[in-house]
Amino acid sequence: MRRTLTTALTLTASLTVAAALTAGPAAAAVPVPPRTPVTDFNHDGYADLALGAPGSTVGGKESAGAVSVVYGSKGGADLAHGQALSRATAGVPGDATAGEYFGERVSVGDLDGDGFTDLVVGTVNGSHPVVLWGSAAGLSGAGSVSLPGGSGLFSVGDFNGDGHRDLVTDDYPRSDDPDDDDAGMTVSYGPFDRASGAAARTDPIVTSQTFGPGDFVVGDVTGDGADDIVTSHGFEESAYQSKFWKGGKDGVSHTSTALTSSLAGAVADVDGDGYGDLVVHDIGDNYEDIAYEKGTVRVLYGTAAGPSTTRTKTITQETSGVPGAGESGDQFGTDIAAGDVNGDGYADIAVGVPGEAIGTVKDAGAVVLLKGGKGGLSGTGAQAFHQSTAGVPGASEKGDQFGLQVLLSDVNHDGFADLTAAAPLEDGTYQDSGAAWVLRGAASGLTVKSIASFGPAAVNVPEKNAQLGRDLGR
Ligand SMILES: [Ca+2]
Ligand SMILES: [Ca+2]
Ligand SMILES: [Ca+2]
Ligand SMILES: [Ca+2]
Repeated sequence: MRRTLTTALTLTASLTVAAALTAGPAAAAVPVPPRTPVTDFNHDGYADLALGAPGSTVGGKESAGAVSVVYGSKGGADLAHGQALSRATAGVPGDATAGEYFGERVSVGDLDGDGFTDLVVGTVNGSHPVVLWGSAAGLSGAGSVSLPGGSGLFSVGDFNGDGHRDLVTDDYPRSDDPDDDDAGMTVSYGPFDRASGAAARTDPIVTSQTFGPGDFVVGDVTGDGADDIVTSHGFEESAYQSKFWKGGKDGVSHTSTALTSSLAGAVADVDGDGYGDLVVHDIGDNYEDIAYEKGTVRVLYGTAAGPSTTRTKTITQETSGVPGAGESGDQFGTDIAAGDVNGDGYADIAVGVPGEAIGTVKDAGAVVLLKGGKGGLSGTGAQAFHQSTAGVPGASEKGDQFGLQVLLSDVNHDGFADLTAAAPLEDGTYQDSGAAWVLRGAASGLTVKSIASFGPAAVNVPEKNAQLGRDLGR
C-alpha cells in the first residue's frame, strides 16, 4: 500500500517549506508529510498497476505464476497493452516451476534510483524475490535479477530518508547456536546494484523469538522524512502486540514500541497535520477468530514519537455514516489502502470487506471508502461499492470476496486517486480466475464513470486459476 498523493503533497510540501522559513528558531520541527512515490514503471506520470496472478499456468506448469502489469494513461487503465511477466519472460532468472506461485507477493519502488519504478516479485517456495527493472518502455525481463536474500514477506520504503528506496524482508540470519531462537527482519538500504541485486548496506534486526514478522506496514509516521515499519506478530492462534520500528537518518531503530495487535494497514495523513497516521486492521488477540469477525479499522494518529496510543479512532460498519451493517465474518479491514480520492488534501482510506454479504449472497465482498478530513478519518461521506452497485460490472456471487485487495493510485493522473479493487477468487472461464476493477476518483469521491474491469485473459495472463489480484504492487 503506498500510494500517490502527489498533487496534495506537493502543495503541502511547499506550505511546509514556507512555514519552516517563517518559523522562529525555537519552533518545534515542522513535520514532513508522508511521501509516497508514484508507481510509474515507464515514468510517464501515470500511475501503473502490478497485479499478482500466482496461480497462473506458465509453460504448462500449473501455478508457476505470473504478474500482470497494466499501465496508466490519460484514458485510465490501458487494458489494450496488458503485460504478463513470469519466469518464462526473456531475461527473468530461473524457469517456470509448478507450484512456485511467482507473483504471490509483489512490491514496487525505484530500487536502482534511475527514476523508473521497479517491480519486486515473491513466491511461496523459498526462492529469493526477483527484481524487474523499469524503463521508458516499461517493465521487461531484461537484466532482471534475484535478490541475494529474502524469501517470504517484503516491503519497500525509504527507511533512512536519503531518497533511495530500501527493502525490508522477513529473514534474519540465525547463528549456529541451537539455543538461538531469534527471529527478525533484514533492512537492505538502497540504491541496489542492477547487476547483482546487492544493497548498499544490509542490517538484520531481531524482532521476536522463534517466529518473524507476519506482516509489514511501511510509511512515515513521525514526520522526519524517513519511513517507519510496523510489524505484526503471533504464534499459533494467538495474535501478539504489533511493534513500531522508527526509521531515521541512521536507518531503522533496533528497539521497538508495542501497539495493539494488527494485520495489514497503511500510513497516510488523514487529518492533514503533517504526520502520517497509522490505519490498521485491528484483529483482537486470536487469529482463529478473524474469519468470524465483523472487522475493525483503527487509526493511531501520528506524532513525532510514533503512532499515538491515546489519540486513536475505531471505525466499524456500525460507525455513523459507514454503509452496510457489521455482521459476523464481514472482515471489514482485511485490506487497507490510502490515497487522496477527492483531491481535498486529506488522505482517504479504502477498506476491503471481503466477507460482506450482498443481499443473500454470502462472501460476495465490498469496498468501503472512508474520507479523511480536518477532524481525522470518520464515517462522514463514506461510500460502498460492490458488484451489485449500479454501474459496476460483474455480478455478486458467493465467495467472490470482492475487495480482498485494494489500492489507491492516480492511474489517469488527474489529481484524484483511483481505486483498484481485486477479487482474486472471482470465477471467470475457470474457478478462481480472479479479476480487478479500477474506479475513478473525483471531487465527489469514487465514481462508477468509465470503470475499467478485467480478468486475466484481457491483460494477456493465462487464465486458469490465475487468482489475478492476489496481491497488488505497492
Ligand atoms: Ca506510467
Ligand atoms: Ca529503477
Ligand atoms: Ca496526521
Ligand atoms: Ca485519477
